[in-house]
Amino acid sequence: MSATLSNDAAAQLRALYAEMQPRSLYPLWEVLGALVTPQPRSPARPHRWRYAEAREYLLRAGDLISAEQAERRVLVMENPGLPGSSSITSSLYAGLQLILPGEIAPCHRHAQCALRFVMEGDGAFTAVDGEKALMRPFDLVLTPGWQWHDHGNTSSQPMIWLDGLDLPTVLNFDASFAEHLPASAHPETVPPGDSALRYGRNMRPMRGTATDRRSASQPLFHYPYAEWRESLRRIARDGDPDPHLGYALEFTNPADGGAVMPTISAHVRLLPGGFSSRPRASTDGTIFVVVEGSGSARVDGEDLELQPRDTFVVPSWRELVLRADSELVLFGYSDRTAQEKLGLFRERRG
Ligand code: GTQ
Repeated sequence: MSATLSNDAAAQLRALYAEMQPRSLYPLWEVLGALVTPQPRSPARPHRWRYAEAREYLLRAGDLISAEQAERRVLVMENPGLPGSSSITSSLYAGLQLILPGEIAPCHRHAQCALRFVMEGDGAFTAVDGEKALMRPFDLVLTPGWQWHDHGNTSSQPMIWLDGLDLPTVLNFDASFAEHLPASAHPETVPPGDSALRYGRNMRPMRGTATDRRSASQPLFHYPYAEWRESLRRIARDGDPDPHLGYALEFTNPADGGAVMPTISAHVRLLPGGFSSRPRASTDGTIFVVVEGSGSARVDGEDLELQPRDTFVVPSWRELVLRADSELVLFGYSDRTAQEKLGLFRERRG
């Protein structure tokens, strides 16, 4: 409230507030400035999680609680500016999940959309509606909303991946539903790789045939590192990088050419050694994983030094400058697609 009031009016207003409060009525003019800000003012903070540190704690948890007991054995990467929220940005969640050899994380489904980005290990699986994706380092695997999913590790090494979910978004809408399958694993419905054959080659099963099995809205759920890395490598060989993003490719849903899931966009980018990005800010707070290389992320003038497998977060509307000391490859996800659908997304390129 900016206008100045007489002492008398101010005292009468305070009396009015006190009378209204028991009836759950409040004066907008006291809070309007905080509700309708001229620009985003995210309480989230820029932050980096060192992979080696988090991994130690995760393996210690692995000695103490099984994946089955925990249902999901995950360390939440909570934004230090959002304490108690289990959120890494105001709309998204990130965690590091461990599955040890022989373990199963039991089958469930929920309204929330999830992605997995593999940090280490080779050959554990996520099964989505009974189709296994065999996971290798830096593969992207999706579990779109309301699809059954279980995870298992039949390999001989621990498997760790980053979970990215829209938990805070779904909580915000009060729209969470979840169910457990009575069995811990979904029966195998088709061999691994089946959906990639049917939907991953710019083709799809003829409509109305029994082979059109997967969800029509998002039929693909495995985006292997070997494929996306090769694309980045080849496009970086000739042509110039985008001055703000480097060489950048977004993962898409073949059903509509849009983002991978309704609430989450995901992309990868490559910055050549010695490259410094032009400053850029966007309304989609973004979570990044360092896949290869080293460098730094300067967020509103604060430097985060980057090593392989580190995770870092750049909140909404903070200015980001990326510097690649050696060829830097990043994976990133955000709520950009949700904001675009709502007419909210903006970016500023400096
Ligand atoms: O694998 O389904 O990190 O439901 C958090 C919630 C993972 C999962 C998380 C979940 C999952």
